[in-house]
Amino acid sequence: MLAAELKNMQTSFAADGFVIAQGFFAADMVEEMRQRGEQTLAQRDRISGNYTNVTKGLEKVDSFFAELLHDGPQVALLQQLMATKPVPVTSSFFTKNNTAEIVNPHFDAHTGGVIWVALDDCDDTNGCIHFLRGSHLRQQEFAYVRPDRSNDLSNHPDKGAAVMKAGDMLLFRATTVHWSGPNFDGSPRRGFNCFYTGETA
Ligand SMILES: O=C(O)CCC(=O)C(=O)O
Repeated sequence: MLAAELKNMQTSFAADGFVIAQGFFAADMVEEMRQRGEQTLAQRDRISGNYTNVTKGLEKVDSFFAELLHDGPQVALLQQLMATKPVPVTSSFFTKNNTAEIVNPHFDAHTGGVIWVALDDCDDTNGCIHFLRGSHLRQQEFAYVRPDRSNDLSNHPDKGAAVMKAGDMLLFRATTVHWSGPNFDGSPRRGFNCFYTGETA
């Protein structure tokens, strides 16, 4: 990655609390993540509060995901954005097959960072992720958001939609408020996520 490109990403990440690295993973790697992710669905409970479309702990059932969580190329980039070493916690597979599978506005943790790889193209029609720009800098204001409560932030002026192509990767602070809406057209909308702790600089 060019130094100027990294600098732009660092600037966006610092201001918005998220940034997209376009085309970060090649098509063959994306296909492997899809196939292995689908295989884990049968082997893991779908957990995470009320959500039926989140499968956590992929690294426990497939060493491919363990290696990716710990040593994938995303770790170095996330470290450069977070300005601290990401400490791996878990990896998850997100599906979204229908209009009921929404994810309410929430933040993931009080410290750390997250990567989310688009395994399919996603936009508003199939339920892409949305962020509140800069919410990582206004934690008290958004302390009320909870994954098990609906809060409609769709008209918030700081809303940003993470429209992505398969292979693009989102990187965000665990404190940045995000959510995803319904899958209106029923097209596949799968994502692979890794969560890292680590003190903020
Ligand atoms: O995939 C989604 O719809 C939500 C993802 C999410 O909340 C996360 O990665 O923390």
